[in-house]
Amino acid sequence: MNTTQRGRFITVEGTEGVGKSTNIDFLCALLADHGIEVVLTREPGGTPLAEELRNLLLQPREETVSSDAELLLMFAARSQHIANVIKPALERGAWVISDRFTDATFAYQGGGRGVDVKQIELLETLVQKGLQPDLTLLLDLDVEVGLKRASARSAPDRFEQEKVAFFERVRGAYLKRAENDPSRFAIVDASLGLSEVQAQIAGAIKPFVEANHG
Ligand code: Z5A
Repeated sequence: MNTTQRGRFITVEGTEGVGKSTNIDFLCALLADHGIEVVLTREPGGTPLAEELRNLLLQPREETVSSDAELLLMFAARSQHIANVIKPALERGAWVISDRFTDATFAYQGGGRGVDVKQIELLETLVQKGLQPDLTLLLDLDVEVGLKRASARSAPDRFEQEKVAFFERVRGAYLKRAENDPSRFAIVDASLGLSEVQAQIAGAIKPFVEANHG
C-alpha cells in the first residue's frame, strides 16, 4: 500500500518587481529547515517546452499578440508544467513552490488584458483538472515602486513594456482574488525592507507547515 502523503503546492504572486525572485530562496530554505523536499519552479516555464513557450511569450515583438493567443500559450505551458513537474512532485510527497501560477492568468490576462474570466475558468478546469495551490503568497506593492525596482534590473520584456494603468488593473485583480479566497491567500506587504518582508513570509509559512507537515 502506498502511504506517501501528497506534497503541498505553494505559489508566489504579485506585480512587477515586488520581490518574488528575491524571497523565493528564503521560502525554500524555511521549508528545507523542516526537512521538507522542495521543488522550485516557475510559470510560464518549468519544463524545456514550457520554457520555450515562455521565451515566445516574453520576447518583445512588432506583431500584435492577440489576447486569446497569449491566454492559450499560457495554458499550453501550464499543461506541460503540471504533467511533467508539478503533479509527479506532489505525488511523491515533495512540496512544490511555483513563482506564479493561474492567479497570474486571472490578474494579467483577465485584469490586465480584459479577457473574460469565464474563458479563463474554462481553461483552468480543462488543464488543471481540480489542481489548485494550497497556499498563495501575494506580495503586494505600489505599482510604480515595483516598476522602478524592476527597471533597475534588465531590459523590459513584452509585459514590462505595458503602461502603469495595465499593472494597476493587474494589482486590483490579484487583490480581488485574495479577498474572495482568504483561506488560501496570505498578503505580504512588499513595500517594507527585506527583513520585514521575510518576517511576514515566515509568519505565514509557520502555521501552514505546522498544519501540513509531520
Ligand atoms: N504572466 C502572465 O501574464 N500570465 C500568467 O499566467 C503567468 C505569467 C504565469 C513573467 O513573469 C511574466 O509573465 C510576468 C507576468 C506574465 N510579467 N512580466 N514582466 P516573471 O515572474 O518571470 O517576471 P516578473 O514579474 O517580471 O518578475 P520579476 O520582475 O523577476 O519580479 P520579482 O521577482 O517580483 O522581483 P525581484 O527580481 O525579486 O526584485 C526586483 C528588484 O527589487 C531587485 O533589484 C531586488 O533586489 C529589489 N527588491 C526586492 N525586495 C526588495 C525590498 N523589500 N526592498 C527594496 N528592494 C527590493
